Amino acid sequence: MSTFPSPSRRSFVAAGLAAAVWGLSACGGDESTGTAAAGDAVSVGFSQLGAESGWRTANTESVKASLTTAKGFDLKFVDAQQKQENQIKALRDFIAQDVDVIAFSPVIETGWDEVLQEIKDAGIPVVLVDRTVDTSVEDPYTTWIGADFEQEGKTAGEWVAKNAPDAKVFELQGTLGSGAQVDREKGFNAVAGNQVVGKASGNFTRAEGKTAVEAALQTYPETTLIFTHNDDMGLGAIEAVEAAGKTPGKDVQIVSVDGVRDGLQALVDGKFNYVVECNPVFGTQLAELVKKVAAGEDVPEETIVKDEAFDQTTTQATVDARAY
Ligand code: GZL
Repeated sequence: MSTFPSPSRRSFVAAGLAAAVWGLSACGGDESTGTAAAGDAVSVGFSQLGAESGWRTANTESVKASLTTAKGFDLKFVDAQQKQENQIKALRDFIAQDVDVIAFSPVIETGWDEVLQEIKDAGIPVVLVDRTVDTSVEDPYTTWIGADFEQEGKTAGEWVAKNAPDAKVFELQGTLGSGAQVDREKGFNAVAGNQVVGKASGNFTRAEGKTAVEAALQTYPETTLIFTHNDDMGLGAIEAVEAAGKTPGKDVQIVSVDGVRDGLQALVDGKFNYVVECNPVFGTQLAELVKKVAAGEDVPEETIVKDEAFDQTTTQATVDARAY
């Protein structure tokens, strides 16, 4: 099994050979390979993993705003409600519809070998979006666009090690086995793992994050800081901490990832202490990649979406101006 993209591989490598193959078949359009003739709308099957968080909602809005009919796309968008079986069904439907390009954000890293091979056998190029895959299929996709999850975890860990070196940390993890969970855990624990007293998953949702933290405060009463893999679970954590009669941001500090408006509002309100951004608004870049892949043009093997970080000096004006 190989994880794609491999965390160490951050080069922008043009997929020359793949482009050469697509170039030959894309010029006049070729039904058998699903490539689009110049001038036709590019048909794109997009399997979105769900609507579990503010981040995902913003990402979906960005994708739909960029892959429009007016911009030359025929977008077939399917929401999987965070169920892998729904994504696999959608991917197979896209094969049956012989779309020009398939794009998807895999809910977890594994379990895609069969359908990725079917897509490859159908000659339909894949653009991997946001999450990563761990598969034995050779060259499973043409290009990937997303954030550096391991760096996000590392940035959060560095803040904790520097600003709360004696904190007892509970790690509130995203969907277990998802690329975001695996790599944020890896990055954080590389720099602050010695401070972690316990871990549990809140599946990237506010409700499950609250439930996980209610249990954690019973199991690990010494907890003084929560590192949450996304803002939504962190907002649930705030509710649990307050229900326990403690003050979030003070008795129990909270370090989060995403940087959606509600997360930055919690920062301004003093209930979050630090937020590492994971920017979901990359629909324009995705649209450009999809057009190039459909036309058989060179594309970078991966595109890393820029992130920044926010501390409690963040102003209300910054929050109000937030695009998502
Ligand atoms: C990160 C994305 C994660 C977000 C969560 O790129 O996959 O999934 O951090 C979302 O909010 O659920």
